[in-house]
Amino acid sequence: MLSRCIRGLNRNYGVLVVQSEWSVSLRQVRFTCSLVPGEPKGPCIKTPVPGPKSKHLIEELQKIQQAGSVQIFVNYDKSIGNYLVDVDDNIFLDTYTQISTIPLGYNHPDLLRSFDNEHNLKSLINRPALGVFPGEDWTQRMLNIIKMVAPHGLTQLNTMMCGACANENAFKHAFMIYQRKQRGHDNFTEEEEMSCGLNRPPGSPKLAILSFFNGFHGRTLGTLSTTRSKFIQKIDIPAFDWPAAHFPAYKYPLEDNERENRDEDSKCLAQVEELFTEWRKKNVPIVGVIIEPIQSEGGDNHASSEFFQRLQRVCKKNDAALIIDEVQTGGGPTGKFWCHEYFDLELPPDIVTFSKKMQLGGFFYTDEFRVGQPFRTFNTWMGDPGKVILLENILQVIFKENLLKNVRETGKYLLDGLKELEKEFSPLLHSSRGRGTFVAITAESEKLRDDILKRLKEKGVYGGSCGKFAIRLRTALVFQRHHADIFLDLCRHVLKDIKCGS
Ligand code: PSZ
Repeated sequence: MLSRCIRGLNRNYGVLVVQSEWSVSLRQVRFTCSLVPGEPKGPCIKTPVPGPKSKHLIEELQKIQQAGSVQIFVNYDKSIGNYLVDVDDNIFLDTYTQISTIPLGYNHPDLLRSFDNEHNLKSLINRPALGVFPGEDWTQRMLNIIKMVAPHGLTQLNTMMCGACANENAFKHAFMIYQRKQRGHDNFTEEEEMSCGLNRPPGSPKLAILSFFNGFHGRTLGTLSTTRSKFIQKIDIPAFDWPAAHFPAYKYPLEDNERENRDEDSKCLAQVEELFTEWRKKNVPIVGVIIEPIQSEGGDNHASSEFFQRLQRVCKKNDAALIIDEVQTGGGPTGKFWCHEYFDLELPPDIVTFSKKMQLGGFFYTDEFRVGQPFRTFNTWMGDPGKVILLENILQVIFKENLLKNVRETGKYLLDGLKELEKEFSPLLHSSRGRGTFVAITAESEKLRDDILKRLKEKGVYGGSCGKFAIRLRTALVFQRHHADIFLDLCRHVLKDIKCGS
C-alpha cells in the first residue's frame, strides 16, 4: 500500500521519496511491533503541503482571525500513534507532537476508553469550579497523581489551565511566601490592603523574578516578562522591569570542551550572584528564579548538573524560590519523568511547574510554599477533572509499558544517528544533543535549518525548530527505533539533495 502511495506521489508531484536506504528501513519496519496498534508503515504524501483542502480551510479561518501560523488542518479521527493524518489524507510521521504535548501518540486505545465509564463521562461534562465544588473523588485523584509522579520532596499540588498559568501562579506563591516571611505572620495591615488597590507598595511590593536569556515561560502578562526567546512574543506589551542572566552556552561535543563549559557555568552563576546583590541594593529583591531544565523554545540549550546544583545554592543563600519550569521537559520525554531528576540536586526544588504532556497545567511545591489563606491561588476552573482522568490513564500506560525505558533506548539510538549525520554532512550540521528523545541538532544557518524542515515535511515528517538554528524533536513516548530509522533516513535524503543542489 505504501509503495503504491509512493509511486503515485512520484508520478503526480515529482517528489523523489524512494531510495535504497529508505526501502531497507521500510522492510525492517514491516516486522516491528508498534506500541500503538494500527499505525501505518511509514509516511505517505499525496499532495503538496498544505494540500487543497487544508488551503481552503486556512483561507476560511483567515477571514475571522489571523491564521498565518496554521500549517495544515488535521484529521484527528484518522491520526494514529506517531502518525498525523491531514485533511488531504497525507500521512506524516510526527516528531513534533503538537509542540510536545501528545504522550501516547494519537488515538491510543486506552485513552479512547477513558470516558466509556458513566462516572468519568459525567466528570467531564459537569466541569466544576474546583476551588469551591470539587467532586467526591477529586482529592483521591490528586493523591494518585502525587503518589505516581510528584517530584521527590514536593507534597503539595495545584492544577491550573496551561503552562503559563502554572508559572504565573508559581511566581505568586514565591511572592506571597516571601512577604509572609518578611512580616513573620499571615495578617495584613490596613495600609497594605488599601495600597494594593492602587497598585502601590506596601500592598503591591516591588519584588522581582529572575529568568534567563533565551528562556520561555509563557505569554501571559506576568510570565511574558520572564520569557526572553523571540521579540514577536513580547513586542508592544508592557513588561515588569525584572532581571535576566545568561544561560550557559556550551561548546559541543561536550567531552572535548569540559573546561571551557565549566568556566561558562561559573561565568553565568557569577552574573546571577551579581544580580541578586544589585537588585537588593535597588530595594527590589529577587525572590524567585525560574529556569527550564533544558531551554526549549530558546534553542534546546543544556546546562550541567553542577550548574543547577550551584544555582540552587545561590537561591538558598539569597532566600529566593527555585522554580523549575518542566512544562516542556516534564512527563517523560527526557527519559526520566522530570528532567531535573538528572541533576541530583541536594534539596528538592521549591516549585516544579508542568503542562503539555500532563494534559493540564499545574505545579508541585514544598510545604514551605503553601499559602496561608484561601482564595489567593484561585480562579474559576483551577484545572479540569476530565483532563486528570486522561492523565491518570496516561500515567498507567507509561508505567505499565515501561515507556521511559523506551524513551531512553530510542533516544540513544536517535542521538547516535544524528551524530553520524553530523559527521557525514559536516559542516552543515553540528552540536547534536539531548536527553531521551528530547534531542536537537544545530544547522549551519537559519536558512538551511528552515530548508531541511520544509523538505522533511514534503517527504512526510513533521519536525520542529527552536532558537535561531536548531532542529528539535519532540516525539511521543511511543516513538520507537523503527520510527527513528524513518526520520534519520529521510534526513539523510534531504541533506544529500541539499548538498547536490537539487
Ligand atoms: O509560541 C508559543 O507560545 C509557544 S511554542 C511552545 C511553547 C509556547 N511552549 C510553552 C511553554 C514552555 O515550553 C515552557 C518551558 N514553559 C511555559 C510554556 C507555556 O505553556 P503554555 O503554552 O501552555 O502557556
